[in-house]
Amino acid sequence: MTVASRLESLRAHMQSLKLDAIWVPRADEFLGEYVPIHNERLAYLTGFTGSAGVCVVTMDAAILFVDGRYTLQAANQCPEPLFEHQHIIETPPETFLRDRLSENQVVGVDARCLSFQSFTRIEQTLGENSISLSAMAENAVDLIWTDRPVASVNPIILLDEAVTGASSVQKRAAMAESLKKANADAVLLTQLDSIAWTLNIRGDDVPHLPVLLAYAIMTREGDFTLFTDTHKLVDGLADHVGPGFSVLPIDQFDVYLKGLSNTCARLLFDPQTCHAHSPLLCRDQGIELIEQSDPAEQPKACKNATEVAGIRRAHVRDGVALCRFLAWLDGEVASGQAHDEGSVSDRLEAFRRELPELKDLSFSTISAAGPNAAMAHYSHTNGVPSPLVLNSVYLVDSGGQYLDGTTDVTRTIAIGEPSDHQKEMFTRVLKGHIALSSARFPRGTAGNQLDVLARQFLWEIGKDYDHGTGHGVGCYLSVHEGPQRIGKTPGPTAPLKPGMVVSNEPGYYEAGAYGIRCENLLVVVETDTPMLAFEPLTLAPFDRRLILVSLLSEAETQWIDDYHAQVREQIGDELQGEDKEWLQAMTAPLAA
Ligand SMILES: [Mn+2]
Repeated sequence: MTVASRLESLRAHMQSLKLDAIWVPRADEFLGEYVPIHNERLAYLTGFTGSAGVCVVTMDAAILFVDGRYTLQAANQCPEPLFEHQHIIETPPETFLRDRLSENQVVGVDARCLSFQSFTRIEQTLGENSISLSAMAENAVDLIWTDRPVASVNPIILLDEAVTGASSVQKRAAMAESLKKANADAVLLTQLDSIAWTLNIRGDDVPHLPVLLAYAIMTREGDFTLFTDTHKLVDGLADHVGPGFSVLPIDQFDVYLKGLSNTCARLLFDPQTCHAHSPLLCRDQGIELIEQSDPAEQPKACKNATEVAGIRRAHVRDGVALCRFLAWLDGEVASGQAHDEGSVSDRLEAFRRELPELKDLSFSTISAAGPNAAMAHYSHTNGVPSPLVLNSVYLVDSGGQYLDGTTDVTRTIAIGEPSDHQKEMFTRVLKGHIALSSARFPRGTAGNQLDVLARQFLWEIGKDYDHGTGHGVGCYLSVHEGPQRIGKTPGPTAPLKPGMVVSNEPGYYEAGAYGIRCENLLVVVETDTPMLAFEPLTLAPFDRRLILVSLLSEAETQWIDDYHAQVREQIGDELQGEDKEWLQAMTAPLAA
């Protein structure tokens, strides 16, 4: 079937469902960053493979809405006149439809693939012109998708308490307390990482995110019902999770919710992360909805001592693989070997894959040479990988998923002899990284209060970077985890608490020329004063060939030397021969 005939089939369903438009988002019913292949509905319908976008299909048009990252890609993959194109920020699909459609017309959507919050907002905007938003009983794309790939049935992985540091019974008891405080009878959990964390299990259903596709209901007593494909169940699961645990097939979830009002009068859910379908269904049964953040979010974010120890082990391992790669890359450049973004990225992955503990990469590696590194979401797999050219900088942002932790690290590497300007900008970015890493702050401080520390040396000369400074990271879970973040966004953001893991990744980008980023993961720790502080988790040297020592204060030089000494201490013994010599040279004191 061609894309044109897919659109025609969808329109046939629109006609029989008496809809004037159908809204197809990229997200699936679990609303995660990564979508398993059998749920890539937007790509199936339109051919557009970007990570964010919406297609609105009317009887006479198909309008694709994407953000600035994907304007070119969308135009190439979805040519006119079959498609119209709109910028999703400048012209949101709901305002577009409000103005394009007429009164009393109806827009159909699968309410499983929109957050409750988005559904409410779209409904409101369309309502301004008396247009209604209708939740379709079935996903219209699924109805036309004849050769849809089957979902994975990989078995559930049971995580030992030696890794998690707390039993599911303990975690559920703590979450039950927050339900009681909110006077809720039960919570609806749809965040896949929350479900996996609560039960001390992992799965292999989503690329880069070790979770299983599931929904869950937990009562205020901590009793937990998991809805998933029962083919994934393994022996020992019930004992592993402990008392008060049951499993039902995921296709019985709606039936279960229809009977839920017998035992639940007040249901808590997170309107930002939960899809609209299930809470709406519950509201139709007379259940009162309580909108509150996911009760697993805070305890999941604050890693316990066992988890932090595991995350540190994962970083030692990951640091060894990264250093072997960096040593190899320097050797290849020195001997004049030709390489491109793809060949070096593959080599880095191969070094990580030599580790028996590696389960997956934690995201698709960003391997960017020269001007490509100035594009925030560059992927060498979207076109022809560019060659590494002499006398430039190369940026590599990558990470691994290990049973005991998740890593995410960016290093900017000198290829030959970069310009003095590039060295100055690298040094300014690094100074910001050091300032944030060295911060001491009182309890209650949120990431947006610290963000300026990382940007100050760029602001000083009228420069900045157009992305956040840091995001939370899970423990063998999502590489992007809330609620904490470090960024410019004003207003209340989540306070940084002991045990939270955040990235520290300031950068600098010159369009058409080059890009720089220095990223370590940090863990929030208590100090012997009332202040909190960060400790670096990532173990890999910063490229000393890019550092202008004259721009560093004595304290900054000391910070680098101390950090490099720590890298040497922790991973030096794991490296051999030339790799070890490379590490010694790269981590030698700057002052010397
Ligand atoms: Mn990151």
